[in-house]
Amino acid sequence: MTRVIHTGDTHLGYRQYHRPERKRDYLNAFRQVADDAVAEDVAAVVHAGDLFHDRRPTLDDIMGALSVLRTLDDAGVPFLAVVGNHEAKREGQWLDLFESLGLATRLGPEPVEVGSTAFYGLDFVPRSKREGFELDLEPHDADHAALVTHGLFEPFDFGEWDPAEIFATTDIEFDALLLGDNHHPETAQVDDTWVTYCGSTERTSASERDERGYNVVAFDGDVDVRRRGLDTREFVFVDLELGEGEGVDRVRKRVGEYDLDDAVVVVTVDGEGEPVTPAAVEEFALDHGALVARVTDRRETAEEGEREISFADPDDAVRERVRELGLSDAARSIDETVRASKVADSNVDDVVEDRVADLVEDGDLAAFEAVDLAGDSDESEPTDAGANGHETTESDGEAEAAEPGDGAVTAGAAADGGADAPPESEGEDGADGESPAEDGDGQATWGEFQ
Ligand SMILES: [Mn+2]
Repeated sequence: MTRVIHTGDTHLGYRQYHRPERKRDYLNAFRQVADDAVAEDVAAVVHAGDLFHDRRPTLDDIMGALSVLRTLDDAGVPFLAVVGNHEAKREGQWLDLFESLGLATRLGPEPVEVGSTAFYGLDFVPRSKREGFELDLEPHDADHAALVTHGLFEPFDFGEWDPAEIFATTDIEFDALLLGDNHHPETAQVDDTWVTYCGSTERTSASERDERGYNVVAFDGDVDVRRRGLDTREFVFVDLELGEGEGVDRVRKRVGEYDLDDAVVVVTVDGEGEPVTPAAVEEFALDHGALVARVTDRRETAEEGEREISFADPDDAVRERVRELGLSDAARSIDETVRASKVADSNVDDVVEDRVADLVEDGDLAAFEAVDLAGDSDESEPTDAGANGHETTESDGEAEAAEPGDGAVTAGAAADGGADAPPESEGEDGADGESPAEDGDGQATWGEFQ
């Protein structure tokens, strides 16, 4: 029997809401996981990617990670991990540094046997590399096998890759596929394999309402997946439906009914009544001890939509305009990378550079020629990596407060930076960028998603 902790989407270094306290929260959550691993004497901690929020963590973030990894190492608990999309660097990875220090094992095509189970790893695979993708794994002779990877997989929400396609490329039979990327924990069976997301360990977006935690996975004949909760920063969600004549007083009263001490307070106002100025409610919450308060008046956004609605989806409108610009293939690919792909903010420069270098190397100069718009009215969407035109673009900021309850957000609804959060699932990872308006790095990237 092999019992491991399956965790991921730790997002160390994320300064959510621009608060240093929040940055510490992500490290605390990681530390709790490690402490639990030691206390429970599990055989390993298996990390499914996005240990760091950014490919360029600060020295503090790296030291924080090291101190937790040292706790595991001191207790003899191996840390096995893959690289997620948030932290992926072009060549050497942070994980390689930790491995060189003897504090981690980077999982890959060679089995790492822990107890009776062989673990394999697959780093996040960008969309452009999925066509014809094949696993090329070394055989194992353990009783069980598990594959650890990072990405949005079916049959879960926002799934864009069928695990069965990957399983079909290898003779190795997996008992479990241990996943990261979707911050919403969920488990299902695909063929005879248990497929499970462990969820994020701290909320990276107000859409992540459920308790945070990790999985404990036991391989013993069958596979047993159990959830463990974590003690994370309190989030107070107040969803209000105002009646006629009601306004800010009613909102303040409702918010005042909660214990707001050190909490992140997320208020969503809907219904009838008077307009509610977010600042008035936010100030009230902060006066009552909240760490952060965010208010979204959904009626405002709804009204605006009604007034300006000449297109159903703002993203469609943007795409339409971009088409009209007659950009070259290269330019469109860059536009996609900057605006709508899953490339994390801090990676955009490098990814664009790589993409242009590839095109130049290929000698495909036609890719740089502007498109002749005549007779080109039905141009399809770009098909490069990350170029899913329908992926939810989001504000990449933190202005969005809450998702609208049922998660039924249309793509693009969040693109204005104030409407609402993206659907859960890294959709979930909704608010995990920094607000372009506030952080001053001038990088208005929207697409970062997981
Ligand atoms: Mn993530």
